[in-house]
Amino acid sequence: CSSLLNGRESKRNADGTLNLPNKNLSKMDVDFLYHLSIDTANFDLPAMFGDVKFVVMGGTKHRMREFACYIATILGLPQDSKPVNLTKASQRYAMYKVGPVLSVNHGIGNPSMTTVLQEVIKLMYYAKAKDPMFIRLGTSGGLGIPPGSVVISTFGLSGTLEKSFELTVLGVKRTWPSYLDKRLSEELVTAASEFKEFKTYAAASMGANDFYLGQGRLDGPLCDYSEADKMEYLNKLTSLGVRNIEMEVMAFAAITSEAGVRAGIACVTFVDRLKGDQVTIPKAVLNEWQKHPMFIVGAFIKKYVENR
Ligand code: R2B
Ligand code: URA
Repeated sequence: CSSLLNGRESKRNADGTLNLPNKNLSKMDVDFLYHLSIDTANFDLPAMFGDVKFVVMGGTKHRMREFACYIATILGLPQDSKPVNLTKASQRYAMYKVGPVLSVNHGIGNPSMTTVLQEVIKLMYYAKAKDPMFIRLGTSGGLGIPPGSVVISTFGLSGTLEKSFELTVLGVKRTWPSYLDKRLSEELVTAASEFKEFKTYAAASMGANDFYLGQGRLDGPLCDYSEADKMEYLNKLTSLGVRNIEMEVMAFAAITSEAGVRAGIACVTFVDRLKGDQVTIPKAVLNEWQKHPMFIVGAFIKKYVENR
């Protein structure tokens, strides 16, 4: 696996601000964070974002707006009836700030997620935010656990069962470890213990690059393997301790860790993949289940803020 530490003693400065490994950044007069529609010349980033402690990311704009409203309620912060999308001009993503929390959507899959993740990491760097934590609130398919349960990821396992994120850079395949912050995942598990209406598991997550073939589904437009092949693979994942399959864990774990930010992932499961492929639960129920990781992350943030 590669490391981008590049002789840096630490991935963070003594005051908790980020010490990013790309030396080119300090030579740039202006940095345009294109997909956020924010730049370092026209925005006072330390004033706008310097107090951010938690960057919470999830697939859809709707979910992240809902989380922004939810966190405002539980932190007792004034609620805008209409939270402001700070990256509306980008037309790509949505980003809301509520006190120390930035709630950002990332779309589906690694390329969409890494694009906004890397720009938000730079945003935290330019804002001089101190020790920001990154948490993904996701959805997933479960393996042998009741739908509606939450999986707090301990690490990511690729489709080829490697604990590393692979990316081709300048024509060369490179890999980075896909571990998440142990302390943060333990803290999320502790926060989950107050919610008895659903189960929470701390386990490995498989990060797929596709929803259908990449997750061993039989119901996509393409499929050239049998049900027995699918079950052999899913049972193998289960025997390795994997409890859910989603589409961003590999890159999320690798990039946050290389950038020196603590990161965790809490995903609800919408289907037990050992029993089927289709997500058949009514949308209203899925919308309720989608709140389970929000409850956990909200409780974690509330406790953290109250103890400061
Ligand atoms: C889970 O759900 C999405 C696909 O439906 C994807 O973003 C993921 O990781
Ligand atoms: N998201 C996924 O990536 N897979 C599922 O099975 C459900 C949600």
